[in-house]
Amino acid sequence: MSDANSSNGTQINEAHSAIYATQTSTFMQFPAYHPQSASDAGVVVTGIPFDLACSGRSGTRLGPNAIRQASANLVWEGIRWPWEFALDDHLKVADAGDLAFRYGEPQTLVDNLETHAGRLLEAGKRMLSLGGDHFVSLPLLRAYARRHGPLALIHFDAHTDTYSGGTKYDHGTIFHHAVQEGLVDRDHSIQIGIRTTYDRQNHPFEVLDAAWVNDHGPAAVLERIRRRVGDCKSYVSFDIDGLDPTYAPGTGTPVSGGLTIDCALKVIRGLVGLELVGMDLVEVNPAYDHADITALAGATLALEFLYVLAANKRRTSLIKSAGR
Ligand SMILES: [Mn+2]
Repeated sequence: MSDANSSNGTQINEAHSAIYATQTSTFMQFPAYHPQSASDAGVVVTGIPFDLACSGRSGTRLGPNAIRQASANLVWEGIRWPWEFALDDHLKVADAGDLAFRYGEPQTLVDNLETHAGRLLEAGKRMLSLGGDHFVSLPLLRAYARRHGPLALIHFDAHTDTYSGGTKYDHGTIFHHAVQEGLVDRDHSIQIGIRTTYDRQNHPFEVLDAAWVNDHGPAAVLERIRRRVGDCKSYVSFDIDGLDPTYAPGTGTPVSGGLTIDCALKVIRGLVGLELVGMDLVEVNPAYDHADITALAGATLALEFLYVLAANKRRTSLIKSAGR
């Protein structure tokens, strides 16, 4: 028989295949993105398998594929609850796979990522980047700032990552450098979920610490984000350790007392209407994960962000058609 699927009598009926038996090579089974061919994708997913800048437990280089694999759980829902439309009715997404670099030479990651992101952004595309440790946000923000100017940062994390010491490739100093290099608009940036030490007398960003978030809830968080960001172009950087280790054990530097996944999803979902140019989701470390809890949280947050972009496009087209 010539048909490989049916040669052994086990032809797969797609309608009856188990969730985990589906193809998991790309995030959400989106089509693959090839830089050499034309693509109508408005958003490109990129995995950044880099963990040479982490101070704690390594392993986030395996994060992108863990997130992709966990996203297989989410594919079946054509119209994701609680949204009222299908994502691909409003947004085309493609997955560029994992960025290549010379693994012992971190500067090649910096160069390749700035080039890759720069090309996508120049082509008018948005990006969803899957880390990798948090260092990857710095080359990304350089590419974004070149295209958009300084961005309002909406940053979820247990740590401020604004430490001024550290090494050249360091996942705890990136937002110090981002301020120094003028990549972010400090007056319109906000950090959410912080619960480790920082210099409160001399800090560039507004902080909603984890205890405040847990006491006040997602609606109050969104009000503060909207007040801070206003109509600035904004960038979401989500370190999965912003979540409590209950919801995200698989990460390099977990800190007790964090956000619930429910709160984080409500806040991301509530960003509709903001001028969002991109997102990174970093620090998922499958080596310390259990039952894919962390990878699934990462995949779900990333997918919600795509729905927010789709909802923004949908709003724009509804407004246009209403005005006709
Ligand atoms: Mn962190």
